[in-house]
Amino acid sequence: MARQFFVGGNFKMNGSVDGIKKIIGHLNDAKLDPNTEVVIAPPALYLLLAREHLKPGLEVAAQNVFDKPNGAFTGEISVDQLKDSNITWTLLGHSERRVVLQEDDQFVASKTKAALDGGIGVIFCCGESLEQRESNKTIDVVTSQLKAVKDKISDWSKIVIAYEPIWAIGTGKVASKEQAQEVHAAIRSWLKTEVSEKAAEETRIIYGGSVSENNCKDLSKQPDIDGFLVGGASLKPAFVDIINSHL
Ligand code: G2H
Repeated sequence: MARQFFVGGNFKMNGSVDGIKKIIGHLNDAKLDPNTEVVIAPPALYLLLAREHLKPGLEVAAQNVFDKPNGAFTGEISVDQLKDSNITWTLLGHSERRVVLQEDDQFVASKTKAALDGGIGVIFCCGESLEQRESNKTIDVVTSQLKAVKDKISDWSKIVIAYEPIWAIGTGKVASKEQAQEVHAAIRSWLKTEVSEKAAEETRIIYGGSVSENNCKDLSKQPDIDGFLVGGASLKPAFVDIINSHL
């Protein structure tokens, strides 16, 4: 079965009420590839606004979720609260959270389990630093981030894996199609040996890191690239071109 192309927009800590309404209005009016699954991830404060204005069929993701049920956890958002607000996806493990907020593999895996157990889809981010790439540790880093998840979950049907090399994030320095394809293929082969043939065949592996309207076409043609997680360009009209890159 062919994997459905998947494009996520990670707004990060950007946007305002007016700005987010404008981006959503543009998406609602655009002609989007009907075969591509589209999910946008605004900051938590604007999740409900996004869900209210975005047309049905396009989904909204949180940028993070906590691994405990409702209770005394100041500043956090629960899986139940996302579900209650019709937010069907969450990003987890983005390198900005791993690096800036010191989230380790275990914590990210625990949040992944909580989200999946509660029925929320997870866009699970993984990727290496420049130093790790230069010392040939890329595949080890990515597979150990994935192994922490594998140790906690068994059903991979609601995970999209986003490979995001840290050196390519927000730098304008996109991975070449060969570099990205090589890591995506290694992730798929890891899924085959460590999880199942089914998970290897069906799990979407998307690329993130300086994706733009200029580089998305070539990347989208790679056999193991099933879509994109887009940061900066998801705030611009060019996001529509990226959504439609697989046409
Ligand atoms: C990587 C990506 C989106 P950008 O973080 O997750 O951001 O496209 O700005 O590099």
